[in-house]
Amino acid sequence: MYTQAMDTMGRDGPGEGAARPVRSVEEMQRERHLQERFDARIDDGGFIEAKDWMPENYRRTLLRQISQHAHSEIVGMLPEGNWITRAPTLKRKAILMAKVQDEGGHGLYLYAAAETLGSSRDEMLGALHSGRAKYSSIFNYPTLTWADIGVIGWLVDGAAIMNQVPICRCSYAPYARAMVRICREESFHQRQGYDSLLVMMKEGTEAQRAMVQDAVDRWWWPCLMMFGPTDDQSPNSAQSMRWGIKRISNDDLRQKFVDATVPQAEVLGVTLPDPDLKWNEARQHWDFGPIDWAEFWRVVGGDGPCNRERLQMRVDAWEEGAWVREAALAHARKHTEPEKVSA
Ligand code: BYC
Repeated sequence: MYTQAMDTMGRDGPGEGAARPVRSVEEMQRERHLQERFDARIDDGGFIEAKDWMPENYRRTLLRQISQHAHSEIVGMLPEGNWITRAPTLKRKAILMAKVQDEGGHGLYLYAAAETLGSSRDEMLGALHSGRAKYSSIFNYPTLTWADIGVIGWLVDGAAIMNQVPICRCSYAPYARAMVRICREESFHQRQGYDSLLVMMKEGTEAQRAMVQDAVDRWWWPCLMMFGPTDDQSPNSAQSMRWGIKRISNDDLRQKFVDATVPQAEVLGVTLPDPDLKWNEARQHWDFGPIDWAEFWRVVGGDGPCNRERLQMRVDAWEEGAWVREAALAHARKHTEPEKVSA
């Protein structure tokens, strides 16, 4: 009977008995073997499936990144959703509605991928709605004019694709699979934004061209911030690169984005708002000016232009949608419970 005390080891509160349970030699050997198999698969560029053994920190890092990514998708619906009723033509309205719906779908694939790591949808949404979870800084900026919608497609989705294509090769297979589908849809999002801006710039009025330039001026720098802090200030990068969760670093992706975007801006006829933007022959890359990291951390910390409004809209949508969830659950129950036959 004294062995019953062993059951509480590691589960007591701080203080007495709070140490981790002692593991047997066999358990330690088994864990070492699993760790070696995991490391070998990562080193080989292989994939980890949901049912495979994984180190606890790998699971937690993925859960953090995938849930933040899912939150970004559903919060990202809000600034664009703002313009559905004000789209200038039926064609643009239909495109925008499809795009916003796609983003809801991306959130769904990503929450489903995160659930394979042992968290529930309710837990993740609880973290978002209470302000504990992060989502992309970019969605805390306002959409002031119709040109912002085109610029979100061109620059925000353009930056998102640049970051997300390497995630299609992420070592965690459920995340990589979700990203393949998301990237296909994102490339349509980017194209429709560019097309909308091209029409305004080439066939529009002087006022429309000025509206596009103003939107580019406001979104350019926040888009460069989307890739996260510089590599030397990024606490998660080294381990995430080692695990094959991240394949390309924050700074390298940011540079790739700038290099790809400058020629597109020339075709559009807009000026990117950076006096330091210059082709560097020796580096074979575009040099760009310093990013305002104080602004980035302010926005990430909850004090951006629209953080409070975005979070409030999410919470309101959740509360006002309670009856839909209840009705869906009641419907599901009706179809799973055996029918009661009256005597
Ligand atoms: N905003 O060590 P680091 C979309 C945080 S969806 C807010 O470099 P990591 C779209 C970071 O979380 C776009 N927070 O982190 C949707 C970390 O904090 P914690 C979203 C940021 O994870 C709808 C801390 O700063 N894309 O485009 O190695 C419509 C230190 O950073 C940001 C994804 O989520 C930021 N911008 O790298 C249209 C892609 N940057 O968690 C478009 C998947 C950094 O330690 N995510 N932080 O407290 C990733 O690739 C990586 O998580 C990141 C950051 C590159 C974003």
